[in-house]
Amino acid sequence: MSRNTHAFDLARYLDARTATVNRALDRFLPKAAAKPATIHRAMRYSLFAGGKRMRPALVLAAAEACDGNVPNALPAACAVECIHTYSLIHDDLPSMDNDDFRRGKPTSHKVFGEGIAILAGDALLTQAFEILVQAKPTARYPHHTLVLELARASGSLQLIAGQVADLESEDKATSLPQLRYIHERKTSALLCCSARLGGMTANCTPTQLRALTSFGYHIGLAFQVIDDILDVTQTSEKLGKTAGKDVAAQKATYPSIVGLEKSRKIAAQLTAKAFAALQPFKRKAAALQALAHHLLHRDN
Ligand code: GRG
Repeated sequence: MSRNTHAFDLARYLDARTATVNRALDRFLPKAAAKPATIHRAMRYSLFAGGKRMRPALVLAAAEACDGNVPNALPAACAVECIHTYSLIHDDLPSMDNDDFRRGKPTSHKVFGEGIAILAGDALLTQAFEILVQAKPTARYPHHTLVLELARASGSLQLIAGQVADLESEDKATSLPQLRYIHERKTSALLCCSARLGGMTANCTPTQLRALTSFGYHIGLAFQVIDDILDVTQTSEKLGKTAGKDVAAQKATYPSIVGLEKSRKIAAQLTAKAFAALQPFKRKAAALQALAHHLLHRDN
């Protein structure tokens, strides 16, 4: 990987960006006491439970790679985090993955009950679009283009399609192409959308948008392969969610189909493709490169 990656202080960058995103989310969301307080407390509970904020960081870093700025990219960064958090709340429900633990805390339905958890997810999904339309449109990317981008990534052909295919694959033999189909939609779609939205808020050129698309797609897939690996190599404490769930549910994962070593190799190959896509940005890609490197080597 490039020498720039190691010179870039990603920990400092992520701390600063996370603090900025958290302040913006706090401003964008209704106050916890706003009536009915239960729903606003539930939305905030999951949103501020301590996620890694990788998708917002990707939005901001992509914008910066295209000479954009953080304030203009913040609504998109907060919108993708709202979509992501909604998907986690719903994924943890008893009717889906039935998980008690997320982001190191009891899941939404454990704290607020199933009805409120469903509604908190619904409200965050809707909130995402209300936040996104507060972005400043650019010459190439009017509001409807931004909305379409996020709606498509979250809709029944992408995020939801991944979840449906995942549910339907339980207890069935799954091939590698089928697993890739799930990962492309369940995970890569929103990471790819994050990179693209970042570029759009910076009025990126079509060449830059293509580069961000390839970058986001490949790190999105690498992210999920690593997630599969961590499920079998890390503890629940480290992950902040229940480890070993894929094995317990006999879910198809990269390690279960090709083994751990080959899975690590595939994640590295995908990350190398993501790196290659950044070529048009030259030195402006330092944050994106550091993020890709970090995602490949993360341990939670
Ligand atoms: C719409 C219900 C519904 C689901 C869509 C996104 C999704 C499919 C399900 C969520 C659970 C899951 C395993 C998703 C795959 C993507 C992934 C690894 C999410 C975890 O992302 P992190 O590690 O989480 O960035 P934090 O908590 O750090 O933000």
